Amino acid sequence: DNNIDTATPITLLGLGAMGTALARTWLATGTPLTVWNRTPHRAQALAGEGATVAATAAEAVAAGRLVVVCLLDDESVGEALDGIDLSGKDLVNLTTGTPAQARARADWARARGARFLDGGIMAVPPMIGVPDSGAYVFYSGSEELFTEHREVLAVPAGTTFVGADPGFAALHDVALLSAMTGMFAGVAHAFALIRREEIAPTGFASLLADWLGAMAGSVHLAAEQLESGDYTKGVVSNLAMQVAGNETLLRTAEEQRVSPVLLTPYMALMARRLAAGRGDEDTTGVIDLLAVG
Ligand code: FVH
Repeated sequence: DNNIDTATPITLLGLGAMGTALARTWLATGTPLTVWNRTPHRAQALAGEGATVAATAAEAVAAGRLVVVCLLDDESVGEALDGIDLSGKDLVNLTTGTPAQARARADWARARGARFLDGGIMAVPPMIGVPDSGAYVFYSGSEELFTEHREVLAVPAGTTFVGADPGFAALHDVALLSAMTGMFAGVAHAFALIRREEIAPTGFASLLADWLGAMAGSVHLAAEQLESGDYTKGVVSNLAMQVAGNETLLRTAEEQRVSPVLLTPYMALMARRLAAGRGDEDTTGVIDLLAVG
């Protein structure tokens, strides 16, 4: 991209799998890059690729205004930046954490005179810097910081700003990861069902992927139902029908000698909603039952 602002020097703290992948994309565009890692040997290869290696985190931070951190967790961010002068810095935190951790880290950074942007990376390291890989980063916090550095932040992956609340990037990140976790649970159950039969998992995987893709669009209907408050709106397969269908799923699990443990918590909530007289709704009503406190 000829429009990339390669003049903005970047300091990057953290050269784990993700940090190293990020670093290589900036080096490839000629962006001046200063790196630091707690365990120094991880910086050696990058030094050969054009990065300036700082001996300490403080030295790295002093090298430029835009400071990106990609460390293990929020605690390691606190440890790495402890006692370092952040006044006038633009701190971009690409470390995965909770919304509350991001909000507290934003307050912490502001109290030290830095602007703060939190990021939630929706990619694994091999997707970073690969056009059309689908990699992107949710950002939230200082919109001024985001706008000012948008081009250089877009080098490793796409960018999606989701609000001034510094917790929103983490919230979006974790919401998507949570949905993925539920999907992986369903996939594990499906493979367990076919595993003892003469059905090739590789062939079955294609059917599974196509089916999950076809069903994914249902999230839009659920969103419309949530926004309207009418969970019967546009319903295709109502809750009463789906709860009856659950019996077939559970009996099949029993026949195939597969534990239903990954399915039953969700089915129990569906049954509770049905028992409350909501059989004509979609499964969207289950969301109401998840609120605690
Ligand atoms: N890798 C992935 O698939 C996921 C994809 C989505 C985003 N995550 C998050 O990205 C953060 C970094 O992940 P990573 O893959 O780079 O993780 P590691 O390879 O384990 O590297 C961890 C780095 O953190 C450094 N570190 C750990 N503790 C401290 C500390 N107390 N002080 C300073 N640095 C610390 C560690 O240093 P070292 O062990 O080499 O000395 C690595 O640089 C993470 O939030 C993922 O959830 C990745």
